[in-house]
Amino acid sequence: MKAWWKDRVAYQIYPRSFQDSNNDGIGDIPGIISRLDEIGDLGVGIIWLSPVYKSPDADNGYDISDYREINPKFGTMADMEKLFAEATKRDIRIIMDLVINHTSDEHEWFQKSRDPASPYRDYYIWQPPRNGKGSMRKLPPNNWTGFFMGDVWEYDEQSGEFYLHLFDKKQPDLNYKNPKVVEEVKNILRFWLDKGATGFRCDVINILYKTSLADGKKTLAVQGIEHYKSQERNHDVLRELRRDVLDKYDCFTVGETVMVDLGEAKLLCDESRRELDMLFYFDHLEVDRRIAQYIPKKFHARKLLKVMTKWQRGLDWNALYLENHDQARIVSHFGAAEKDRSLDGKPGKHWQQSAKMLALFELTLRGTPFIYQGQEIGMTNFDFKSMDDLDDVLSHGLNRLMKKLCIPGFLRWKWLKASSRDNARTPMQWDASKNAGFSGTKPWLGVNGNYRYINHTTQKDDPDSVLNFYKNIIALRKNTECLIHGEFLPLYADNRIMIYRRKLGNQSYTIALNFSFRSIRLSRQATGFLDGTVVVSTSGRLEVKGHLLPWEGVLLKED
Ligand code: TEU
Ligand code: CA
Repeated sequence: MKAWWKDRVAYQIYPRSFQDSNNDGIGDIPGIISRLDEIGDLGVGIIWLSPVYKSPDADNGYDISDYREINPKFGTMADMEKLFAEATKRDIRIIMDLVINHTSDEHEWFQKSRDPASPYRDYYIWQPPRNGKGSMRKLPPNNWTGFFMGDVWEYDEQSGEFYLHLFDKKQPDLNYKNPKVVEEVKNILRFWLDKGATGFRCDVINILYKTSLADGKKTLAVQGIEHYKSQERNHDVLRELRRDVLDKYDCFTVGETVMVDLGEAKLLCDESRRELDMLFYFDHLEVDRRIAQYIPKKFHARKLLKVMTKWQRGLDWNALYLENHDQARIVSHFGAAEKDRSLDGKPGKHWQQSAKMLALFELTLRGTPFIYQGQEIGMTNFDFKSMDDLDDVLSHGLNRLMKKLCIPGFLRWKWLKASSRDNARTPMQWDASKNAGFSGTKPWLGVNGNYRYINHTTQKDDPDSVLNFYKNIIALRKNTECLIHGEFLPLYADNRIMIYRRKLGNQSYTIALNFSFRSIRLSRQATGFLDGTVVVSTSGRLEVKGHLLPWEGVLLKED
Protein backbone atom coordinates (compact mmCIF):
# COMPACT_ATOMS: atom_id res chain seq x y z
CA MET A 1 0.00 0.00 0.00
CA LYS A 2 1.27 3.46 -0.84
CA ALA A 3 2.35 5.59 2.10
CA TRP A 4 -0.12 8.35 1.22
CA TRP A 5 0.30 9.97 4.62
CA LYS A 6 3.79 11.07 3.67
CA ASP A 7 2.55 13.44 0.99
CA ARG A 8 -0.23 15.07 3.01
CA VAL A 9 -0.32 17.78 5.62
CA ALA A 10 -2.33 16.98 8.76
CA TYR A 11 -4.43 19.27 10.95
CA GLN A 12 -5.30 18.58 14.57
CA ILE A 13 -8.75 19.47 15.84
CA TYR A 14 -9.48 19.81 19.54
CA PRO A 15 -13.25 19.50 19.18
CA ARG A 16 -14.36 21.32 22.29
CA SER A 17 -12.54 24.47 21.19
CA PHE A 18 -13.01 24.42 17.43
CA GLN A 19 -16.56 25.49 16.52
CA ASP A 20 -19.78 25.41 18.53
CA SER A 21 -22.89 24.77 16.40
CA ASN A 22 -25.67 24.80 19.01
CA ASN A 23 -24.59 27.64 21.27
CA ASP A 24 -23.89 25.70 24.42
CA GLY A 25 -20.34 27.07 24.59
CA ILE A 26 -18.73 23.77 23.62
CA GLY A 27 -17.34 22.95 20.19
CA ASP A 28 -18.94 19.95 18.50
CA ILE A 29 -18.97 17.67 15.46
CA PRO A 30 -21.56 19.62 13.43
CA GLY A 31 -19.33 22.63 14.09
CA ILE A 32 -16.37 20.80 12.58
CA ILE A 33 -18.44 19.82 9.55
CA SER A 34 -19.38 23.47 9.02
CA ARG A 35 -15.68 24.37 8.87
CA LEU A 36 -14.43 21.61 6.58
CA ASP A 37 -14.18 24.03 3.67
CA GLU A 38 -11.78 26.25 5.60
CA ILE A 39 -9.66 23.21 6.46
CA GLY A 40 -9.72 21.98 2.87
CA ASP A 41 -8.79 25.46 1.66
CA LEU A 42 -5.66 25.37 3.73
CA GLY A 43 -4.49 22.38 1.72
CA VAL A 44 -4.84 19.88 4.52
CA GLY A 45 -5.33 16.19 3.64
CA ILE A 46 -5.59 14.56 7.07
CA ILE A 47 -7.48 15.50 10.24
CA TRP A 48 -6.42 14.18 13.63
CA LEU A 49 -9.47 14.41 15.82
CA SER A 50 -8.79 14.66 19.55
CA PRO A 51 -11.18 12.39 21.52
CA VAL A 52 -14.90 12.70 20.81
CA TYR A 53 -15.89 9.55 22.69
CA LYS A 54 -18.17 9.30 25.69
CA SER A 55 -16.29 10.66 28.68
CA PRO A 56 -16.89 12.34 32.04
CA ASP A 57 -14.20 14.82 30.92
CA ALA A 58 -11.87 14.62 33.90
CA ASP A 59 -9.10 15.13 31.33
CA ASN A 60 -11.16 16.56 28.47
CA GLY A 61 -11.99 13.30 26.76
CA TYR A 62 -8.67 11.56 27.38
CA ASP A 63 -10.64 9.57 29.95
CA ILE A 64 -12.97 7.42 27.87
CA SER A 65 -16.02 5.71 29.35
CA ASP A 66 -17.22 4.16 26.08
CA TYR A 67 -15.00 3.78 23.01
CA ARG A 68 -17.94 3.17 20.71
CA GLU A 69 -20.12 6.10 21.70
CA ILE A 70 -19.89 9.79 20.95
CA ASN A 71 -19.87 12.28 23.82
CA PRO A 72 -23.35 13.87 23.66
CA LYS A 73 -21.69 17.28 24.12
CA PHE A 74 -20.13 16.75 20.70
CA GLY A 75 -23.13 15.24 18.91
CA THR A 76 -24.22 11.78 17.84
CA MET A 77 -22.81 8.81 15.95
CA ALA A 78 -24.85 10.01 12.96
CA ASP A 79 -22.96 13.33 13.13
CA MET A 80 -19.69 11.41 13.23
CA GLU A 81 -20.67 9.35 10.20
CA LYS A 82 -21.57 12.54 8.39
CA LEU A 83 -18.17 13.99 9.29
CA PHE A 84 -16.42 10.98 7.72
CA ALA A 85 -18.55 11.34 4.57
CA GLU A 86 -18.13 15.10 4.25
CA ALA A 87 -14.38 14.88 4.80
CA THR A 88 -14.09 12.14 2.18
CA LYS A 89 -15.87 14.39 -0.33
CA ARG A 90 -13.07 16.91 0.17
CA ASP A 91 -10.35 14.25 0.01
CA ILE A 92 -9.59 14.68 3.70
CA ARG A 93 -8.90 11.54 5.73
CA ILE A 94 -9.59 11.35 9.44
CA ILE A 95 -7.49 9.70 12.11
CA MET A 96 -8.93 9.11 15.56
CA ASP A 97 -7.27 9.57 18.92
CA LEU A 98 -6.59 6.18 20.43
CA VAL A 99 -6.39 6.43 24.22
CA ILE A 100 -5.72 2.90 25.43
CA ASN A 101 -3.21 3.23 28.23
CA HIS A 102 -6.14 3.98 30.51
CA THR A 103 -9.90 4.29 30.48
CA SER A 104 -12.18 6.44 32.56
CA ASP A 105 -13.03 5.06 36.00
CA GLU A 106 -16.61 5.34 34.76
CA HIS A 107 -15.98 2.80 31.99
CA GLU A 108 -18.06 -0.35 32.48
CA TRP A 109 -14.89 -2.48 32.59
CA PHE A 110 -13.56 -0.53 35.54
CA GLN A 111 -16.87 -0.50 37.37
CA LYS A 112 -16.99 -4.29 37.11
CA SER A 113 -13.31 -4.60 37.89
CA ARG A 114 -13.83 -3.16 41.36
CA ASP A 115 -15.33 -6.51 42.34
CA PRO A 116 -12.32 -8.80 43.04
CA ALA A 117 -14.28 -11.82 41.77
CA SER A 118 -15.19 -10.25 38.45
CA PRO A 119 -13.71 -11.50 35.16
CA TYR A 120 -12.85 -7.82 34.57
CA ARG A 121 -10.65 -7.64 37.66
CA ASP A 122 -7.49 -8.24 35.62
CA TYR A 123 -8.33 -5.57 33.07
CA TYR A 124 -6.69 -3.10 35.45
CA ILE A 125 -3.72 -3.13 37.79
CA TRP A 126 -4.81 -3.85 41.35
CA GLN A 127 -2.41 -4.24 44.26
CA PRO A 128 -2.81 -4.71 48.01
CA PRO A 129 -1.38 -2.04 50.32
CA ARG A 130 2.36 -2.40 50.82
CA ASN A 131 1.84 -3.02 54.55
CA GLY A 132 -0.82 -5.66 54.10
CA LYS A 133 -4.60 -5.62 53.77
CA GLY A 134 -5.33 -5.54 57.47
CA SER A 135 -3.36 -2.39 58.18
CA MET A 136 -5.11 0.76 59.40
CA ARG A 137 -3.19 3.29 57.35
CA LYS A 138 -2.93 1.81 53.90
CA LEU A 139 0.43 2.43 52.24
CA PRO A 140 0.57 2.57 48.44
CA PRO A 141 2.16 -0.46 46.74
CA ASN A 142 5.24 1.41 45.48
CA ASN A 143 6.93 4.83 45.30
CA TRP A 144 5.91 5.84 41.76
CA THR A 145 4.79 9.38 40.96
CA GLY A 146 2.49 10.39 38.11
CA PHE A 147 2.32 12.50 34.98
CA PHE A 148 -0.14 14.90 36.59
CA MET A 149 2.12 15.52 39.58
CA GLY A 150 0.03 13.56 42.05
CA ASP A 151 -0.25 10.01 43.39
CA VAL A 152 -0.49 7.05 41.05
CA TRP A 153 -2.27 4.69 43.44
CA GLU A 154 -5.85 5.15 44.56
CA TYR A 155 -7.30 3.04 47.33
CA ASP A 156 -10.69 1.53 46.58
CA GLU A 157 -12.72 0.60 49.65
CA GLN A 158 -14.95 -1.82 47.79
CA SER A 159 -11.90 -3.75 46.56
CA GLY A 160 -9.68 -3.45 49.58
CA GLU A 161 -6.86 -2.72 47.13
CA PHE A 162 -5.22 0.13 45.24
CA TYR A 163 -5.45 0.62 41.48
CA LEU A 164 -2.74 2.17 39.34
CA HIS A 165 -3.34 5.46 37.49
CA LEU A 166 -0.33 7.15 35.91
CA PHE A 167 -2.51 10.18 35.10
CA ASP A 168 -5.57 11.43 36.99
CA LYS A 169 -7.25 9.14 39.50
CA LYS A 170 -10.19 9.07 37.11
CA GLN A 171 -7.89 7.44 34.51
CA PRO A 172 -7.08 3.90 35.72
CA ASP A 173 -4.36 2.15 33.69
CA LEU A 174 -5.30 -0.94 31.72
CA ASN A 175 -3.38 -4.16 32.33
CA TYR A 176 -1.53 -5.21 29.18
CA LYS A 177 -0.37 -8.43 30.77
CA ASN A 178 -3.95 -9.57 30.20
CA PRO A 179 -4.41 -10.79 26.59
CA LYS A 180 -8.14 -10.02 26.84
CA VAL A 181 -7.34 -6.32 27.05
CA VAL A 182 -5.38 -6.53 23.80
CA GLU A 183 -8.33 -8.31 22.15
CA GLU A 184 -10.70 -5.57 23.33
CA VAL A 185 -8.40 -2.94 21.81
CA LYS A 186 -8.29 -4.80 18.50
CA ASN A 187 -12.07 -4.69 18.35
CA ILE A 188 -12.08 -0.97 19.06
CA LEU A 189 -9.61 -0.44 16.22
CA ARG A 190 -11.74 -2.50 13.84
CA PHE A 191 -14.86 -0.61 14.88
CA TRP A 192 -13.41 2.77 13.91
CA LEU A 193 -11.59 1.58 10.81
CA ASP A 194 -14.84 0.06 9.56
CA LYS A 195 -16.62 3.36 10.22
CA GLY A 196 -14.14 5.22 8.04
CA ALA A 197 -11.14 6.17 10.16
CA THR A 198 -7.88 5.98 8.23
CA GLY A 199 -5.58 5.63 11.20
CA PHE A 200 -4.87 6.60 14.78
CA ARG A 201 -2.90 9.04 16.84
CA CYS A 202 -1.91 6.75 19.69
CA ASP A 203 -1.91 8.42 23.09
CA VAL A 204 1.09 7.70 25.38
CA ILE A 205 1.63 4.54 23.40
CA ASN A 206 5.10 3.67 24.74
CA ILE A 207 4.01 3.19 28.35
CA LEU A 208 1.27 0.56 28.00
CA TYR A 209 3.15 -2.39 29.41
CA LYS A 210 4.18 -2.33 33.04
CA THR A 211 6.93 -4.91 33.30
CA SER A 212 7.30 -4.65 37.05
CA LEU A 213 5.72 -2.73 39.90
CA ALA A 214 8.95 -2.44 41.88
CA ASP A 215 9.97 0.89 43.43
CA GLY A 216 11.42 3.43 41.01
CA LYS A 217 14.76 5.23 41.13
CA LYS A 218 14.43 8.57 42.93
CA THR A 219 13.72 11.41 40.45
CA LEU A 220 11.84 14.70 40.37
CA ALA A 221 9.13 13.64 37.95
CA VAL A 222 7.49 10.36 36.96
CA GLN A 223 9.42 8.25 39.41
CA GLY A 224 9.23 4.60 38.38
CA ILE A 225 9.13 5.21 34.63
CA GLU A 226 12.00 2.76 34.02
CA HIS A 227 9.53 -0.02 34.80
CA TYR A 228 7.09 0.88 32.05
CA LYS A 229 8.63 3.10 29.35
CA SER A 230 9.27 1.43 25.97
CA GLN A 231 9.36 -2.08 27.38
CA GLU A 232 10.06 -5.15 25.27
CA ARG A 233 6.47 -6.38 25.69
CA ASN A 234 5.16 -2.96 24.71
CA HIS A 235 6.76 -3.51 21.31
CA ASP A 236 5.06 -6.90 21.14
CA VAL A 237 1.65 -5.36 21.81
CA LEU A 238 2.14 -2.82 19.02
CA ARG A 239 3.25 -5.53 16.59
CA GLU A 240 0.24 -7.62 17.45
CA LEU A 241 -2.20 -4.75 16.85
CA ARG A 242 -0.50 -4.06 13.55
CA ARG A 243 -0.42 -7.67 12.40
CA ASP A 244 -3.96 -8.59 13.40
CA VAL A 245 -5.77 -5.37 12.54
CA LEU A 246 -3.98 -2.33 11.13
CA ASP A 247 -2.19 -4.13 8.31
CA LYS A 248 -5.54 -5.25 6.96
CA TYR A 249 -6.59 -1.64 6.31
CA ASP A 250 -5.16 1.25 4.30
CA CYS A 251 -4.29 3.29 7.36
CA PHE A 252 -1.40 4.67 9.39
CA THR A 253 -0.48 5.30 13.01
CA VAL A 254 1.37 8.11 14.70
CA GLY A 255 2.40 7.39 18.24
CA GLU A 256 2.62 9.93 21.01
CA THR A 257 5.65 8.63 22.85
CA VAL A 258 6.48 10.21 26.18
CA MET A 259 10.11 10.80 27.16
CA VAL A 260 11.18 8.75 24.19
CA ASP A 261 14.83 8.72 23.15
CA LEU A 262 16.14 8.16 19.66
CA GLY A 263 17.11 4.55 20.30
CA GLU A 264 13.60 3.67 21.47
CA ALA A 265 12.08 5.66 18.64
CA LYS A 266 14.08 3.76 16.04
CA LEU A 267 12.68 0.50 17.34
CA LEU A 268 9.14 1.87 17.50
CA CYS A 269 9.04 3.09 13.92
CA ASP A 270 11.55 1.03 12.02
CA GLU A 271 9.48 0.03 9.00
CA SER A 272 10.52 -3.60 9.04
CA ARG A 273 9.48 -4.08 12.67
CA ARG A 274 5.88 -3.09 11.84
CA GLU A 275 4.94 -1.20 14.98
CA LEU A 276 4.20 2.52 14.33
CA ASP A 277 4.51 4.57 11.13
CA MET A 278 5.85 7.64 12.89
CA LEU A 279 5.86 9.28 16.29
CA PHE A 280 5.70 12.53 18.18
CA TYR A 281 8.74 13.22 20.34
CA PHE A 282 9.10 16.27 22.62
CA ASP A 283 12.82 17.16 22.53
CA HIS A 284 12.55 20.14 20.19
CA LEU A 285 9.94 21.90 22.34
CA GLU A 286 12.11 21.42 25.41
CA VAL A 287 15.25 23.18 24.15
CA ASP A 288 14.29 26.24 26.20
CA ARG A 289 12.71 24.42 29.13
CA ARG A 290 13.98 22.83 32.29
CA ILE A 291 12.51 19.77 34.06
CA ALA A 292 10.78 18.51 30.95
CA GLN A 293 8.64 21.41 29.88
CA TYR A 294 7.70 23.40 32.90
CA ILE A 295 10.37 25.98 33.62
CA PRO A 296 11.52 28.38 30.88
CA LYS A 297 15.18 28.99 30.07
CA LYS A 298 16.97 30.87 27.30
CA PHE A 299 16.41 29.84 23.69
CA HIS A 300 19.35 29.12 21.39
CA ALA A 301 18.80 28.37 17.71
CA ARG A 302 21.96 26.28 17.77
CA LYS A 303 20.44 23.91 20.29
CA LEU A 304 17.24 23.63 18.26
CA LEU A 305 19.10 22.80 15.07
CA LYS A 306 21.08 20.17 16.93
CA VAL A 307 17.91 18.49 18.20
CA MET A 308 16.23 18.70 14.78
CA THR A 309 19.28 17.20 13.12
CA LYS A 310 19.33 14.32 15.55
CA TRP A 311 15.71 13.40 14.75
CA GLN A 312 15.67 14.34 11.07
CA ARG A 313 18.69 12.20 10.38
CA GLY A 314 18.04 9.57 13.04
CA LEU A 315 14.64 8.43 11.83
CA ASP A 316 13.61 7.72 8.28
CA TRP A 317 10.27 9.50 8.69
CA ASN A 318 9.19 12.02 11.33
CA ALA A 319 5.90 13.41 12.58
CA LEU A 320 6.49 17.18 12.56
CA TYR A 321 4.75 19.53 14.95
CA LEU A 322 5.23 22.76 16.85
CA GLU A 323 1.90 22.83 18.68
CA ASN A 324 -0.77 20.53 20.01
CA HIS A 325 -3.45 20.61 22.70
CA ASP A 326 -0.82 20.06 25.44
CA GLN A 327 1.64 22.75 24.42
CA ALA A 328 2.12 26.50 24.48
CA ARG A 329 1.38 28.37 21.25
CA ILE A 330 4.51 28.44 19.14
CA VAL A 331 4.44 32.21 18.39
CA SER A 332 4.54 32.72 22.14
CA HIS A 333 7.05 29.95 22.80
CA PHE A 334 9.70 30.30 20.04
CA GLY A 335 8.27 33.42 18.36
CA ALA A 336 7.85 37.12 19.10
CA ALA A 337 4.24 37.27 20.31
CA GLU A 338 4.86 37.72 24.03
CA LYS A 339 7.24 40.65 23.62
CA ASP A 340 5.71 42.28 20.58
CA ARG A 341 2.24 43.47 21.54
CA SER A 342 0.52 46.53 22.90
CA LEU A 343 -1.18 46.69 26.29
CA ASP A 344 -4.59 45.72 24.92
CA GLY A 345 -3.06 42.64 23.30
CA LYS A 346 -2.76 44.02 19.80
CA PRO A 347 0.05 42.08 18.16
CA GLY A 348 2.91 43.91 16.47
CA LYS A 349 4.50 43.13 13.14
CA HIS A 350 7.11 40.83 14.65
CA TRP A 351 4.31 38.56 15.83
CA GLN A 352 3.34 38.09 12.21
CA GLN A 353 6.92 37.73 10.98
CA SER A 354 7.71 35.09 13.54
CA ALA A 355 4.49 33.17 12.85
CA LYS A 356 5.47 32.94 9.19
CA MET A 357 9.08 32.05 9.93
CA LEU A 358 7.89 29.21 12.18
CA ALA A 359 5.50 28.02 9.48
CA LEU A 360 8.40 27.91 7.04
CA PHE A 361 10.40 25.97 9.61
CA GLU A 362 7.80 23.25 10.19
CA LEU A 363 6.87 22.91 6.55
CA THR A 364 10.39 22.55 5.22
CA LEU A 365 11.35 19.56 7.34
CA ARG A 366 11.29 15.92 6.30
CA GLY A 367 8.19 14.14 7.62
CA THR A 368 4.42 14.59 7.91
CA PRO A 369 3.57 18.05 9.27
CA PHE A 370 0.77 18.37 11.83
CA ILE A 371 -0.71 21.84 12.22
CA TYR A 372 -2.74 22.49 15.34
CA GLN A 373 -5.98 24.48 15.09
CA GLY A 374 -5.27 28.20 15.34
CA GLN A 375 -1.56 27.78 14.55
CA GLU A 376 -2.39 28.71 10.95
CA ILE A 377 -3.57 32.16 12.10
CA GLY A 378 -0.81 32.67 14.65
CA MET A 379 -2.92 32.30 17.79
CA THR A 380 -1.00 33.20 20.94
CA ASN A 381 -0.81 32.03 24.56
CA PHE A 382 -3.75 32.89 26.81
CA ASP A 383 -4.41 36.09 28.68
CA PHE A 384 -6.03 34.46 31.71
CA LYS A 385 -6.01 36.49 34.89
CA SER A 386 -5.85 33.87 37.63
CA MET A 387 -5.83 30.15 38.41
CA ASP A 388 -9.64 30.26 38.48
CA ASP A 389 -9.65 30.90 34.74
CA LEU A 390 -7.73 27.67 34.11
CA ASP A 391 -9.53 24.41 33.53
CA ASP A 392 -6.71 21.94 32.89
CA VAL A 393 -6.11 19.17 35.49
CA LEU A 394 -2.38 19.22 34.88
CA SER A 395 -2.09 22.99 35.42
CA HIS A 396 -3.85 22.65 38.75
CA GLY A 397 -1.73 19.62 39.64
CA LEU A 398 1.45 21.56 38.90
CA ASN A 399 0.26 24.53 40.89
CA ARG A 400 -0.47 22.32 43.91
CA LEU A 401 2.93 20.64 43.66
CA MET A 402 4.78 23.95 43.35
CA LYS A 403 2.87 25.32 46.34
CA LYS A 404 3.97 22.30 48.34
CA LEU A 405 7.55 23.03 47.31
CA CYS A 406 7.05 26.61 48.63
CA ILE A 407 7.56 28.21 45.22
CA PRO A 408 6.24 31.79 45.45
CA GLY A 409 2.98 32.69 43.71
CA PHE A 410 4.44 35.04 41.12
CA LEU A 411 6.87 32.35 39.91
CA ARG A 412 4.20 29.67 39.81
CA TRP A 413 2.06 31.96 37.71
CA LYS A 414 4.93 32.91 35.43
CA TRP A 415 5.82 29.31 34.76
CA LEU A 416 2.23 28.22 34.29
CA LYS A 417 1.67 31.07 31.86
CA ALA A 418 4.53 29.72 29.78
CA SER A 419 3.55 26.06 29.94
CA SER A 420 -0.15 25.61 30.78
CA ARG A 421 -1.96 23.30 28.40
CA ASP A 422 -4.86 25.75 28.36
CA ASN A 423 -2.66 28.04 26.24
CA ALA A 424 -3.63 25.85 23.33
CA ARG A 425 -7.19 25.17 24.38
CA THR A 426 -8.82 28.60 24.19
CA PRO A 427 -11.55 28.75 21.52
CA MET A 428 -10.58 29.04 17.86
CA GLN A 429 -10.68 32.67 16.75
CA TRP A 430 -12.89 32.70 13.66
CA ASP A 431 -13.89 36.35 13.46
CA ALA A 432 -14.08 39.68 15.32
CA SER A 433 -17.63 39.21 16.60
CA LYS A 434 -18.45 38.37 20.21
CA ASN A 435 -16.82 35.11 21.41
CA ALA A 436 -14.69 35.20 18.27
CA GLY A 437 -17.36 33.52 16.15
CA PHE A 438 -16.74 30.32 18.10
CA SER A 439 -20.07 30.34 19.90
CA GLY A 440 -23.14 32.49 20.54
CA THR A 441 -22.68 32.03 24.25
CA LYS A 442 -19.89 32.18 26.83
CA PRO A 443 -17.45 29.40 25.87
CA TRP A 444 -16.32 26.64 28.25
CA LEU A 445 -12.87 28.29 28.37
CA GLY A 446 -12.12 31.99 27.93
CA VAL A 447 -11.55 33.43 24.46
CA ASN A 448 -8.21 35.21 24.10
CA GLY A 449 -8.87 38.98 24.14
CA ASN A 450 -6.74 39.43 21.03
CA TYR A 451 -9.38 37.80 18.81
CA ARG A 452 -10.30 41.19 17.37
CA TYR A 453 -6.83 41.36 15.85
CA ILE A 454 -6.03 37.71 15.33
CA ASN A 455 -8.85 35.86 13.59
CA HIS A 456 -9.51 33.71 10.56
CA THR A 457 -11.91 36.04 8.72
CA THR A 458 -9.61 39.06 8.77
CA GLN A 459 -6.71 36.97 7.55
CA LYS A 460 -8.60 35.21 4.83
CA ASP A 461 -8.78 38.31 2.65
CA ASP A 462 -5.33 39.64 3.44
CA PRO A 463 -2.74 38.27 1.02
CA ASP A 464 0.03 39.01 3.53
CA SER A 465 -1.62 37.21 6.44
CA VAL A 466 -0.21 34.30 8.40
CA LEU A 467 -3.12 32.20 7.13
CA ASN A 468 -2.33 32.84 3.48
CA PHE A 469 1.33 32.22 4.16
CA TYR A 470 0.49 28.77 5.54
CA LYS A 471 -1.71 28.14 2.52
CA ASN A 472 1.06 29.11 0.10
CA ILE A 473 3.78 27.10 1.79
CA ILE A 474 1.58 24.03 2.05
CA ALA A 475 0.88 24.32 -1.69
CA LEU A 476 4.55 24.84 -2.45
CA ARG A 477 5.51 21.82 -0.38
CA LYS A 478 2.94 19.65 -2.13
CA ASN A 479 4.43 20.54 -5.49
CA THR A 480 8.03 20.17 -4.41
CA GLU A 481 9.09 16.56 -4.00
CA CYS A 482 12.40 17.70 -2.51
CA LEU A 483 10.72 19.54 0.39
CA ILE A 484 8.77 16.42 1.32
CA HIS A 485 11.22 13.61 0.70
CA GLY A 486 14.60 15.32 0.40
CA GLU A 487 17.45 14.55 2.74
CA PHE A 488 18.02 16.98 5.65
CA LEU A 489 21.44 18.63 5.95
CA PRO A 490 22.27 21.04 8.78
CA LEU A 491 24.56 23.83 7.57
CA TYR A 492 24.98 26.55 10.16
CA ALA A 493 23.61 27.84 13.47
CA ASP A 494 24.39 30.28 16.22
CA ASN A 495 22.31 31.60 19.11
CA ARG A 496 19.81 33.35 16.86
CA ILE A 497 19.80 31.85 13.40
CA MET A 498 19.87 28.48 11.72
CA ILE A 499 20.46 27.33 8.17
CA TYR A 500 19.73 23.90 6.71
CA ARG A 501 19.29 22.30 3.33
CA ARG A 502 17.01 19.76 1.73
CA LYS A 503 18.40 17.70 -1.10
CA LEU A 504 16.85 15.23 -3.53
CA GLY A 505 18.71 14.10 -6.65
CA ASN A 506 20.02 17.28 -8.20
CA GLN A 507 17.40 19.47 -6.49
CA SER A 508 18.41 21.43 -3.47
CA TYR A 509 16.67 24.00 -1.25
CA THR A 510 18.23 26.02 1.54
CA ILE A 511 16.30 27.45 4.48
CA ALA A 512 17.57 30.26 6.73
CA LEU A 513 15.65 31.31 9.83
CA ASN A 514 16.14 34.20 12.24
CA PHE A 515 14.74 33.57 15.74
CA SER A 516 15.43 37.07 17.04
CA PHE A 517 14.39 40.72 17.08
CA ARG A 518 17.72 41.70 15.55
CA SER A 519 18.60 42.24 11.97
CA ILE A 520 21.57 39.95 11.43
CA ARG A 521 24.57 40.46 9.22
CA LEU A 522 25.62 36.99 8.14
CA SER A 523 29.16 35.75 8.39
CA ARG A 524 30.96 34.98 5.16
CA GLN A 525 30.49 31.27 5.81
CA ALA A 526 26.72 31.64 6.34
CA THR A 527 26.35 33.91 3.32
CA GLY A 528 28.12 31.26 1.27
CA PHE A 529 25.25 28.85 1.89
CA LEU A 530 22.68 31.32 0.60
CA ASP A 531 23.63 31.93 -2.98
CA GLY A 532 20.51 30.45 -4.66
CA THR A 533 17.37 32.20 -5.85
CA VAL A 534 14.94 33.37 -3.18
CA VAL A 535 11.69 31.42 -3.54
CA VAL A 536 10.13 32.68 -0.30
CA SER A 537 11.04 35.42 2.11
CA THR A 538 8.68 36.06 5.00
CA SER A 539 9.54 39.75 4.59
CA GLY A 540 8.84 39.70 0.88
CA ARG A 541 12.45 40.32 -0.14
CA LEU A 542 13.81 39.07 -3.44
CA GLU A 543 17.44 38.90 -2.36
CA VAL A 544 19.16 38.03 0.91
CA LYS A 545 22.22 40.27 0.40
CA GLY A 546 24.19 38.98 3.35
CA HIS A 547 21.65 39.65 6.07
CA LEU A 548 18.42 38.43 7.64
CA LEU A 549 15.73 40.81 8.89
CA PRO A 550 14.23 40.34 12.38
CA TRP A 551 12.29 37.05 12.58
CA GLU A 552 12.75 36.53 8.86
CA GLY A 553 12.69 33.13 7.19
CA VAL A 554 13.89 32.57 3.64
CA LEU A 555 13.77 29.64 1.30
CA LEU A 556 16.24 29.56 -1.58
CA LYS A 557 16.52 27.22 -4.50
CA GLU A 558 20.00 26.25 -5.62
CA ASP A 559 20.46 26.98 -9.29
O1 TEU B 1 -0.35 13.38 26.90
C1 TEU B 1 0.72 12.66 27.40
C2 TEU B 1 1.57 13.32 28.37
O2 TEU B 1 2.63 12.84 28.67
C3 TEU B 1 1.10 14.54 29.01
O3 TEU B 1 0.76 14.29 30.33
C4 TEU B 1 2.14 15.57 28.96
O4 TEU B 1 3.15 15.27 29.88
C5 TEU B 1 1.48 16.84 29.33
O5 TEU B 1 0.36 16.97 28.50
C6 TEU B 1 2.34 18.03 29.19
O6 TEU B 1 2.46 18.43 27.87
C7 TEU B 1 -1.43 12.67 26.39
C8 TEU B 1 -2.49 13.62 25.89
O7 TEU B 1 -2.00 14.33 24.81
C9 TEU B 1 -2.93 14.50 27.02
O8 TEU B 1 -3.83 15.48 26.62
C10 TEU B 1 -3.56 13.60 28.07
O9 TEU B 1 -3.87 14.37 29.20
C11 TEU B 1 -2.64 12.47 28.48
O10 TEU B 1 -2.02 11.83 27.37
C12 TEU B 1 -3.42 11.40 29.19
O11 TEU B 1 -4.26 10.73 28.30
CA1 CA C 1 -21.96 22.76 21.10
